[in-house]
Amino acid sequence: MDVSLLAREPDLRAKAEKAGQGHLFLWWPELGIAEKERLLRQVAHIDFDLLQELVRVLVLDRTKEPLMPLEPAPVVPLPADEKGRRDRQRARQEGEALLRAGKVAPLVAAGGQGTRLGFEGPKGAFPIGPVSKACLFRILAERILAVRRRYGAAVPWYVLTSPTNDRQTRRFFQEQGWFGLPKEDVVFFQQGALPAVDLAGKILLEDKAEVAMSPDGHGGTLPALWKSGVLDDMERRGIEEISYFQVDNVLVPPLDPVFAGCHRLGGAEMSSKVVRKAYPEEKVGVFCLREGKLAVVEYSDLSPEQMHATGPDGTLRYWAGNIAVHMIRVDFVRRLQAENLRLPFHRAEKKIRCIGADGKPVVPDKPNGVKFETFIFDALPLARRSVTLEVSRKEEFSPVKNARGVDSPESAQRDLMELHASWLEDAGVSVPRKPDGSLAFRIEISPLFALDREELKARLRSGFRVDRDLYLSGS
Ligand code: UD2
Repeated sequence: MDVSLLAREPDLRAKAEKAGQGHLFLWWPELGIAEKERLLRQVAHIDFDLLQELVRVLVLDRTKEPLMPLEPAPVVPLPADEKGRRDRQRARQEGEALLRAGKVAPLVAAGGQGTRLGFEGPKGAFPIGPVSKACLFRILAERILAVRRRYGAAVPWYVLTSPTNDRQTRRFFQEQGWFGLPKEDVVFFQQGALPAVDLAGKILLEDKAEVAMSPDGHGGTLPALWKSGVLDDMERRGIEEISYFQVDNVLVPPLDPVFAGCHRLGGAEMSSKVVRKAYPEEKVGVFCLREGKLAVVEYSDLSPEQMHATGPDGTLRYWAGNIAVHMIRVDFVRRLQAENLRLPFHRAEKKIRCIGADGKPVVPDKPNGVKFETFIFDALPLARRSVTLEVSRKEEFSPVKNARGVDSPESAQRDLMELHASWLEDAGVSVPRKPDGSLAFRIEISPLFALDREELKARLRSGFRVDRDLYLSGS
């Protein structure tokens, strides 16, 4: 029994009441000692001042911010001529030198809850390999392992978790033998979490002794870096650049020399990759200039006119879709910490499982609450310089968001198989297709067999045929 914690009950209750959250103690008389301690521990961690402010601004006062006039962001386009190709080649050399020197480390944001996917467990544990059934984490780990071998760089992999999935994620990595990576080179760190509130701003309870907490958004990566000591770890290991990506993009190259090189040659503090939006309503943020500063405007914040606006050539005016891939300088993160620069919070209306006023479980079928999140891309306007690089969607972006349909496991598997089929075709292999053009067989190439199309070309023996489901594995 934690007597000192229990002794704080009147004080914590008073704090909650003062913030209009006294109902957290509604079930107090029914709780056992262990439950009382659990509740008090959580309440002790809540920053009621911050929460009250967020509720006031983002829940109660719903006057929409006026839409800012926007301009399209300057983007380095996909190479269309010899000069463009030469520039990327030069960037590749620069990036390769950085990788060889062990100055770029991958960081995956894997703290989200994956509610839309409906998968119990960390999203990275979702089996996605079209033939291998390898999970997202394994595919990423094998790509990292392949890059480490290619450049002889023992860079660590930083894995952002959240209080909701940290334990499960670590256990999963351990069960999987850290996917072949040295254990000391997989570094976990946790983002923060905030209570979720109902539409009137009252904190939701998951059960009578459990506050409904939710991760503070992928922007939570930045404070988590300095609070956890990971930033020190990076500096100690001589890491200068963070290659940031999210766990749900099955095509993402975790360490891309071309991107690292463009970012460095551009003298940037934080850079981003974009793809051309597939259609106006696509659910990706777009890169814009807002009051002259580079920013990502979320799809939900664009007016219908802005969403559909076209330029003189008839293509979308705001076309540069955010795929959540960034290069971030380690000293930029340090500067944000030192200058006390903080990211703004956004509201996200969500369906949140909780208990009702009667103590019975509520499984909502429409949004019943609000989560507060910061977004990593809100650091862009704070960066002194930035490079925004267009990349090919087919090669680099296919997210797993929903259980079915658009951006689902099915579409991600199809995109991964098509990419690998195109590598085979490039290497002169004929890939059988059905009359409708889709692949006749399932195709997958482990990053440990070939990391990219050039490597595949070099490794395949002549006369290679595809006449059944194919998994090219490596070790
Ligand atoms: C995000 C972007 C959107 C577009 C799209 C590309 C936001 C608000 N929008 O949409 O502009 O780029 O991605 O795929 O980001 N995560 C954490 N901690 C959190 C929340 C999320 O680690 O607290 C991770 C999560 O594990 C996932 C990723 O961030 O890998 C994306 O999160 P999301 O699914 O909430 O973002 P989404 O689809 O709204």
